[in-house]
Amino acid sequence: MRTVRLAVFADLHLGRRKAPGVQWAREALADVAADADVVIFTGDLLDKKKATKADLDDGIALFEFITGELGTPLVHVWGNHDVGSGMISRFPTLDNVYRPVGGGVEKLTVPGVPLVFHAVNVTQDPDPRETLADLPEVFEPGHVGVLHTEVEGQYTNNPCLPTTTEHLLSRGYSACLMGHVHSPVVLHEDPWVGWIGMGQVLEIDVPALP
Ligand SMILES: [Mn+2]
Repeated sequence: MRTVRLAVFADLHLGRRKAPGVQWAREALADVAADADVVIFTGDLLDKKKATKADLDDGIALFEFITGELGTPLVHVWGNHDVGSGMISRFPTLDNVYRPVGGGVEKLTVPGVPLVFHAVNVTQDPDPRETLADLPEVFEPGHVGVLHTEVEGQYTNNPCLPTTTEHLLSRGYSACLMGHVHSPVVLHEDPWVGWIGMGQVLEIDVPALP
């Protein structure tokens, strides 16, 4: 079966002193980019309490590094910290960077990549909306969820697009890649459903669309 290789990272929290930082992200992604078809970032680029204009500029430069120097398209969503930072509106549209534009479930496709991404932005902090109930159910391989969510609240007290593992699995996706919880947690192995965690890069092969 044809597969697509994704390199996924999450919760960078630029500005937070103990976060891994933009240089970590550049080096970690450079190590895996040659084999990756798409880079995915699952939200919280900026820390809501600590991020400054310089961190915003670093985040923009990181995305340009991924699409430019590394030559890989980037799919991402905004997290609750990005909303809390107040700087999303200052983030430019960038070539080869794909993200939802509104607050609902959106389908994203990347030219030349045989996948459909079902992606949702966090739009408020906290974000108790039941939006993930609207994730479409599919009956073929090649669909991937890109989410910033808590899932049943076991791992965090911050309400953020609540859903359940059962609901995510019922959608039929080949993977659900999540941000918000800062430790790597795998809720389900195959298909993969989990949080990437801060300071981690997950390399995952997912089956392509038929
Ligand atoms: Mn976070």
